[in-house]
Amino acid sequence: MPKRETATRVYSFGLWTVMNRGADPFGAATRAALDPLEAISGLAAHGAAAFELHAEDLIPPGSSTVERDRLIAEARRRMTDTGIVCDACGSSMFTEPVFKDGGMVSNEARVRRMALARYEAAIDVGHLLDAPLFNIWGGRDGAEVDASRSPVDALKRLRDGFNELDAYITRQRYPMRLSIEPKPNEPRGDLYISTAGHALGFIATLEHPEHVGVVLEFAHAAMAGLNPAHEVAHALYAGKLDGIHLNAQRPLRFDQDLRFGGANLKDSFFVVKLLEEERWPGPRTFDAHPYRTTDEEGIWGFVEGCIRAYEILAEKVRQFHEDAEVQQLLAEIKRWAAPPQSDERPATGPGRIFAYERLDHLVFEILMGTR
Ligand code: XLS
Ligand code: MG
Repeated sequence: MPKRETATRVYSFGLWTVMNRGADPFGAATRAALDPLEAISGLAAHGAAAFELHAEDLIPPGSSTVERDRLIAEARRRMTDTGIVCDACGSSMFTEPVFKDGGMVSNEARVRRMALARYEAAIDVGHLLDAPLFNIWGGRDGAEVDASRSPVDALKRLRDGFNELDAYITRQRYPMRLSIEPKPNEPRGDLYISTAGHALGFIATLEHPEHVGVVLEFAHAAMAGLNPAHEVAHALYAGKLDGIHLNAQRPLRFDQDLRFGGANLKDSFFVVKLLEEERWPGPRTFDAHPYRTTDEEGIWGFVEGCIRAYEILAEKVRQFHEDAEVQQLLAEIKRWAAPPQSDERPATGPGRIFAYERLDHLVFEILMGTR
């Protein structure tokens, strides 16, 4: 397949994706930890032009300021040497026991304070790496015990927290946007901001909704049983798609974070089709984990596999646009969308013109490579 348009499309990976050690809730790590600086250089060497990180991926919690500055300087050196840029930063505070009942929504005021301080420190790190976006996936901002807290109070706490972080960014004069990454569940039984709709509705209640967007993840939409392309469409429609996390996820399972292309062929095609047709300018970011059975060397094959899957699907989108029969069917559909010239009533019985059956089959043939 010809390698087209790769120069204009930026591929990005979370540093945590290649640093993932293959642990799962039932089993310990199966591979050695990759050094974050090696992760930056390795990603650049294997086709990524950008990376995203949790500040803690680079700077272990508890590091001194001197150590923090050394690691940032070292990361910047790798960035200059390879040309890779940092497109978003966040915080992985969700891993830490103190935030077990949430960061911004915790019932303990002191913990909520700590969470904001932690986010602000991570925002500083993002700024020092020139990240234009601070993305918050509040992995612990949810509940198993609904008796413990009113969900309305949780949303008010989240509102106050986001307003405070936004004010911090403005005060510091950082050229940085904030974003929310929704997810329906995991690790909490239920997370408060679950889908694109939840995030968009919530953002509208903030002091400066114009400073805040969403990052949508394919698997999170799939976990909620939603159509990922429709989720992405809502954010695009609202002018609020600040990032996309691509991966794969089989239904009715735990958060699998499979390699992009590892499942959901048709849904993946329609997400790629939407991003390409809308000429969405942001990085195509992969947030997936190499299989637990993958060794250290296999990680780079995983990286190349994600990128290749996107390129192949983008090529399939191009083929869809250039297929004469597909275009003829689409033209027919369009004709019926034109304002009616007479008061003739739409026919309802058999023989109606919409050839969706054929159109859908043509998508299948294009994806199978039989056309
Ligand atoms: C987890 C999330 C997480 C965010 C970054 O499910 O996808 O990896 O993208 O904190
Ligand atoms: Mg994600």
